Amino acid sequence: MGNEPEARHVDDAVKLETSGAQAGIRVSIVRIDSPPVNALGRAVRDGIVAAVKRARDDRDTQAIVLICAGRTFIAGADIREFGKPAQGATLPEVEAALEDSEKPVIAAIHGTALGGGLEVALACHYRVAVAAARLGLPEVKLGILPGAGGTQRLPRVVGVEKALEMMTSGEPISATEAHAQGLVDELVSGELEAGAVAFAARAASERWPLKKVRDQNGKLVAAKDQAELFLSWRKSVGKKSRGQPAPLQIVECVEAAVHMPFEEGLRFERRAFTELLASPESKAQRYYFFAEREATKVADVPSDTPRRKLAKVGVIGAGTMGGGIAMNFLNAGTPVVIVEQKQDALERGVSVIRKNYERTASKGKLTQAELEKRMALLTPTLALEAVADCDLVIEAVFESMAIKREVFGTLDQLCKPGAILATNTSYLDVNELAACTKRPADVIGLHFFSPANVMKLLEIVRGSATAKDVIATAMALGKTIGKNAVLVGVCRGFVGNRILAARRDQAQQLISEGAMPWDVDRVLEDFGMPMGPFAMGDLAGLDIGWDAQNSKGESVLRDKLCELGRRGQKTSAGYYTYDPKTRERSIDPVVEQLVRDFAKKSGQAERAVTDQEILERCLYAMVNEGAKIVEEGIAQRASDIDVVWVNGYGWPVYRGGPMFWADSVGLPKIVASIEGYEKQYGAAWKPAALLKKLAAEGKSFTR
Ligand code: HSC
Ligand code: NAD
Repeated sequence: MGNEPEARHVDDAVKLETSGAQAGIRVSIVRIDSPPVNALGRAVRDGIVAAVKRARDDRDTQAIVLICAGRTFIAGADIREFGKPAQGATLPEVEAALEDSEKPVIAAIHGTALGGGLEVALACHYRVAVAAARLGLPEVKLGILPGAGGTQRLPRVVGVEKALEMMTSGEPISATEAHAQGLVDELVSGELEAGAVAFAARAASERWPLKKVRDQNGKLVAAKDQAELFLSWRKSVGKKSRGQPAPLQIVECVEAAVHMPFEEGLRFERRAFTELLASPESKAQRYYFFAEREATKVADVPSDTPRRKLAKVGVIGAGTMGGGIAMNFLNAGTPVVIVEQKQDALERGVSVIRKNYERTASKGKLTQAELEKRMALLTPTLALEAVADCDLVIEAVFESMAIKREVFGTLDQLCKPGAILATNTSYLDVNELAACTKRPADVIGLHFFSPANVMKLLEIVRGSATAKDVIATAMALGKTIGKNAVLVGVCRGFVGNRILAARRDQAQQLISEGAMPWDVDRVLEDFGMPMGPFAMGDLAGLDIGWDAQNSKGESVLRDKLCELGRRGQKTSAGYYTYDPKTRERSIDPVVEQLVRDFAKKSGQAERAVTDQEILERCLYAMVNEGAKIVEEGIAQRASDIDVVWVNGYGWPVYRGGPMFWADSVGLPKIVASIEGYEKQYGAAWKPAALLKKLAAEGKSFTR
């Protein structure tokens, strides 16, 4: 490179610089600098248009590089601007400025090129990227579709099938894969800017064609006569996306790309985008996007709170949870000591971990070398003393206060000063466990969900004495191991399981009044839950917490089912009967009779229960419990409850979460129903004070 870079500010968000001459070629750099993620807000859009115009007008400039400062390339449209009046240059105008340039424009990609970011890159003539970059069109996760040409340009570059896969899943691909697919023209191994400038200089000096994706139809031709291709995509996408319009609309748009001229396809896409943007599903999903990010913030623990080092982790108990918890850390490259009481339990636990990794490897998602590397980070032992030098110890032993108290007492003796002592308890009092130690400030709950290596939710339970740096460390840990962490307070069942219990009580009550378990499950599954409460009970095992010695089969339906050997899916029978091979469930007349017998015994007159009543009673009970949780300060904010339920229990994201959903129903309506139930059923339905207050003031939980 020759001369000193000369910066000309077009706008605060976008700068135009000159790289100096390379082999006699002068390259202008359009640098977007709009933290945190260079989203395409108005200033960025206007800035790009102005900078590109100046570079095009500049007689000396022969090529243009579009690059971003900070941690990432453009991460998409600015989601906060959606639904507000359009201002400044539109995204299509930005793209036209790039695509119509008579000087080659090269997008230089690092971090993530997502959504509108990738669409902008697709409007450039060439794309170069560092190998660690990722590229994708994740709009579907916001209930929309790529609305700035993505559905029309991507299939022209990567082909119809790959484009559909990327856009209907919303998952990004690696730069390496993008390179193999032709989406990236060159992988830059050294410094990105220098590589991009060199590429641009070559493009200009060798007079490469100004490639416009809009004109490349080769990959569409193959799909022209394949009506069945789109039929089968519609079928599979429709099945997976129950209740969500966006994935199907994406298929429509890609089909339009195949059959319509480019400009007409763009108009088709625009109509679909506009429609989806106004849909309740997209509103819920956009709300949820910010709710997840809000959940990472703790009011009295600022983001600059010092964190403790977590270089080595101990896990006590190698059962269902301990093994999964350990895998999270092994995946992140952190050494783990796992402790059991008996050799056979230890061996079983370790072999489950290995089998899980082997399954991933067999799908080609993990190399054998990586598998062995992760296993080598694991130290299985029967000696609890081995956790003495761990920075964090997570207890995942049986759910018994007596056993956990003993474990915490011993850990207090053994562990080095400053170590964080955590419990994975589902229900027990974290403060009581903290009180078994001389360091309650170092004690916290880390409530993982099963399977712990898969489920995204992590409830972080703050005890009354938990230190702020311990909370900050735990919240940051969530990010390191790829979890959505939500801070909760101490109460029975914390946020998720406490609300689950409120719903379970209603489900049980409903089947004592004339509804059948499959009615309740069907209504909740039609609403969008992956599984109703009875099917969920069968999956978990009806004998969890069942005491065979003190079984109350005479009065408790679940105990009766257990006594009959109907313990859920694992015995091929529970509330339902299961095909042992396919696990398909079917209604069993034996259970139907049992339900009727129990209902009779409960003394309630059998009556027809409508689907609407099932839905309201199950969901309003959840909302009421959620309101109490916010009122008591167990959750920091109502939207945190939504994050817990979407991530931990499969609440359909396109309905935002129970608290967002309540707002969309209308709080006065919910209060009126709850008051009606209170009259009928008594104190269990007492409306939460916060719910009544918000309804009376015309306010809502989440808006
Ligand atoms: C889109 O692009 C639609 C297009 O097709 C255009 C259609 C236009 C049609 C026009 C017609 C005329 N906007 O996640 P983090 C904030 S839709 C606003 O913690 P990370 C985020 O809230 C978009 N804000 O960081 C947070 O703020 P806080 C498609 C955004 O490093 C901060 O940035 N793109 C934002 O873990 C940090 O975020 C996507 O869906 C955005 N687009 O992950 C990508 N993106 O600090 C969404 C982030 O105040 N973004 N923020 O809490 C992501 O997936 C992640 O943020 C990254 C970074 C992977 C980029
Ligand atoms: P589990 O029975 O599968 O495993 C517990 C393991 O701890 C057993 O292998 C046992 O041998 C071992 N153990 C018991 N006492 C020990 C000791 N003193 N030292 C070392 N090892 C000891 O139970 P689980 O399902 O993994 O549950 C563990 C904890 O996680 C419980 O507190 C439970 O409430 C909680 N939890 C469970 C789930 C779930 O779905 N299973 C979900 C979230 C939280």
